[in-house]
Formats: sequence, C-alpha cells, structure tokens
Amino acid sequence: MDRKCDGSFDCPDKSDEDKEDCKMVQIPKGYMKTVPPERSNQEKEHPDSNKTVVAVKIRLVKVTAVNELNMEINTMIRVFKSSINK
Ligand SMILES: [Ca+2]
Repeated sequence: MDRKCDGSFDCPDKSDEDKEDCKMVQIPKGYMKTVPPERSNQEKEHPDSNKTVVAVKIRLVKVTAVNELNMEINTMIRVFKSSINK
C-alpha cells in the first residue's frame, strides 16, 4: 500500500500508478473532519456485522511535561498493533 501512487511502477500491470486512482482527494465543500460519517442502513440494522476488531497495546514511554495549573500532562506513547479480527 505504501508504494501506491508513489510515482514508481511497482506492479507488473502498472495498476499501482493508475492515473484515475492517483488523483488528489477532493474534499466536498462543508465537509467537517471532526464529524464521523453517518452509518448506512445496513450498519444500523446489523451494527456488529461490519466491525473490525483491532486490539492495540499502548506503552507509556515517558512523561515529557506536567502543567498542574492547567491540569495537563504531555506524554510520549508507543502504540503497538496486537491483532486484527474481522
Ligand atoms: Ca508505485
């Protein structure tokens, strides 16, 4: 996947650099990136049928700053993918 649309032909059929698939994403006017997409009717009727379960492990590497006045802590974490089940 990381070789798709990278400007170099990696697939024998050159499909990884297909001009139709390598266009810039066009974001519709009014798109709000903080609002998740609406669920389809199929997802509403069968909410668990289309879920992918991803298990992750998170390791706290270090606390980089503590701001008691603002009740904030800054941390460095490392996220590991543990397993994916569908
Ligand atoms: Ca490529």
